[in-house]
Amino acid sequence: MDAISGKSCRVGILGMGYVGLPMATILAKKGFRVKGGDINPKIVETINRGESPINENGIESMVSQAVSSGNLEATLDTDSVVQESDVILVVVQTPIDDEKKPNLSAIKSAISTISKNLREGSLIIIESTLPPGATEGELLPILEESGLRAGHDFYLAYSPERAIPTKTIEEIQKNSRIVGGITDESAALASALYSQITTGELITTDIKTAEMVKVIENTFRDVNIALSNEIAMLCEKLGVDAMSAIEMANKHPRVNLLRPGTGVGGHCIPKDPHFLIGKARELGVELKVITSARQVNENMPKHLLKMIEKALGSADKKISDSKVAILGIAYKGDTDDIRETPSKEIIETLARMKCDVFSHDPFVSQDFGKKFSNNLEDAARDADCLVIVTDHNEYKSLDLARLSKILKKPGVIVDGRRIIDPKLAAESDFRYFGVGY
Ligand code: SAJ
Repeated sequence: MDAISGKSCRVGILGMGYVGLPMATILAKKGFRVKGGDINPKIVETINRGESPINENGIESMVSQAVSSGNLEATLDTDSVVQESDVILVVVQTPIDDEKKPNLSAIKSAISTISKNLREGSLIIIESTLPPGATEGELLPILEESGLRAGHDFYLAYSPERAIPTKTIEEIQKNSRIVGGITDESAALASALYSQITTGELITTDIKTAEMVKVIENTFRDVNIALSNEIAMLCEKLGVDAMSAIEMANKHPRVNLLRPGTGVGGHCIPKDPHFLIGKARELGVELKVITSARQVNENMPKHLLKMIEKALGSADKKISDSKVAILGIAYKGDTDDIRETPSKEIIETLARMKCDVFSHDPFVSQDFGKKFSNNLEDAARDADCLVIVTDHNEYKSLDLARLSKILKKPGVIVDGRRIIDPKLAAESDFRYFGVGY
């Protein structure tokens, strides 16, 4: 415990990605010597140059300071990270495969590296999102192949990350955390480390409960968004503005509905409910609400495609002989992350329908092999329809009068994120269609 409070302990982090790298820079800034291990040479080289391989508010200066202070070094030699560290954090991705089953290969590889080099007295903290029971059921046996016993010869804890991309640095330092320990001592030691970097409340529990809490949090968001999406689809038929109705319902002191949209992307929310669905199936429990919510959200890109067809139809046009400008490739506003982005299905389906699809995104520099530009007017010029897929801030203040001049007449806009005021659209002679409108 003294080594932690005295910051003399060496911290190793396996996985220098969207969470591992911010974590490493914060620990380094607080005075810990941190060695970050990754399997990607580009990531390691970039960090050791004092630069950030990821886009995150404040991360560039954090990496530069951490590396120049000598408190952060990155390496491909993950064995050395374990050999030289007293505390090892595991922050690698835990994706699902095409059958929606957990793919724990990356974390099992990281755990094997730890097991091969494990020293008595080490504290191992797993942060990656896992199906409930996976730490003790699948990872602990690998660690104990070292001949050392968890809770006796080394400490083992599980503490999931809750920070939201674009605010990761800020939130790691203020969010409360759940800290599960294989023993109370393991939980206490892990809490001692986190108390050095966050002002948030630290709640200790057992490992399986901590794993479950994380998946519950993200499943809550997915189900909430699915409810909003279902309400939006009904409102479109009902002639009620779903956004107004949701905003008014949220005035209720105990109602907090999220926003309807074009679908749920990212590397967490679409994935984590499947950890619960899969575990429940193993245990003979059917999760009807969670499964249906996933289906509703996975269907939203198809709903948006139907809206595009209807919007073009209002101008007697068809998708196959139109140019459609897609605004937004990233999975959510003001990020360059395209993992599980709803726009992929929308763009590829439009292309298959022989549509002249042209995408724009201010943050992303890649497309899906279709026409793309970081210049909005390139995408909008002579377009038959403007489709907002991602809620980038830039799109909330579009120059509608200008765009109305460069689009083909009649101007048609499909607002998949409900960030354009329908009245302002109408003032610029746009025919406005919106999710839930
Ligand atoms: N979305 C909606 N309507 C909403 C909110 C989001 O359609 O009202 C969509 C977004 O457009 C996006 C997807 O859902 O496509 C997910 O976005 P998100 O804001 O819910 O959260 P993520 O994917 O950025 O999730 C991250 C995760 N944290 C980390 O990766 C470390 C997740 O574990 C967190 O719970 C979440 O942030 C958070 O809100 O903190």
